[in-house]
Amino acid sequence: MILYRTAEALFVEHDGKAYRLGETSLDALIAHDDLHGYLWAQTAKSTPSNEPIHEKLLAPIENQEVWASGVTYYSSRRARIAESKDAGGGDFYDRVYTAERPELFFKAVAHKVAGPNSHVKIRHDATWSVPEPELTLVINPRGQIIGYTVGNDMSSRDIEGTNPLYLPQAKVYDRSCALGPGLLIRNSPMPTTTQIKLDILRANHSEFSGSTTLAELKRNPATLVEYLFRDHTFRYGCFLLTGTGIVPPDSFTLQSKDEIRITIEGIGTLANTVE
Ligand code: DO4
Ligand code: MG
Repeated sequence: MILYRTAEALFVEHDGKAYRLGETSLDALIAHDDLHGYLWAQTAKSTPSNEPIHEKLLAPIENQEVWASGVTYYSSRRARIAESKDAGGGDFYDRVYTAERPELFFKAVAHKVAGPNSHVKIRHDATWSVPEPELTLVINPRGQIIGYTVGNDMSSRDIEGTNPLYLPQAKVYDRSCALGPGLLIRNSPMPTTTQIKLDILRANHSEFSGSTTLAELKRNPATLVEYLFRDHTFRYGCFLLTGTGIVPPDSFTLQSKDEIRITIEGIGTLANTVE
């Protein structure tokens, strides 16, 4: 079951049919104590809507904070060490990859998040910008993973590589995070065979294409959440990006008008254009 948000209403899609949800909010749904059961009951008692919801989707977020994990795939560890070699920062990335405590960082407040089919941004003072396609956890206020979405952790690799202390500037700026297209609501973990795919199109031609699977994710999502919720409350729940396992070659940097398409099996495709 996938939850979608438009300007008019929330919808749940099941078996290819979309059902409009009555007066409710995403905040209330994420806090629900049995969201899957609730949505199931709603689809059973309502008639499907014929509104073209996929043409007008908004980011599936209301008051949640967005957090991210880093260096959770071997390919990310390798890329971080390479990009920071002149700054002597490589050792940090190597150590965090094997440490018990994961790297977690704040990514975005809700109103700065880009939704499906909208624009993401690259920093004007960056020379090396990439998208990071990441499985994103939907977590309720009690710290339970209730679903999944597609996340893009847009990053400025030159700024991050100059000094690890510049990480917030490399990662946190207007529209540096995209989420969507909807929230897959499921209580069980995503299969490790789940594929994550990144396609970058420039003037309608493929500029980069890469994929990975969740089998390459080194950290257990539940452990990432456990660390995030240590001495930390989230009244509305939160989102947690789980790190990238796809790194374009070092010669690649995003350009204005590039189209970024991130597909996660079972969830959908998040498409954004670079502003
Ligand atoms: O340590 C820097 C951030 C890494 C990151 O965002 C990732 O691995 O996805
Ligand atoms: Mg990332």
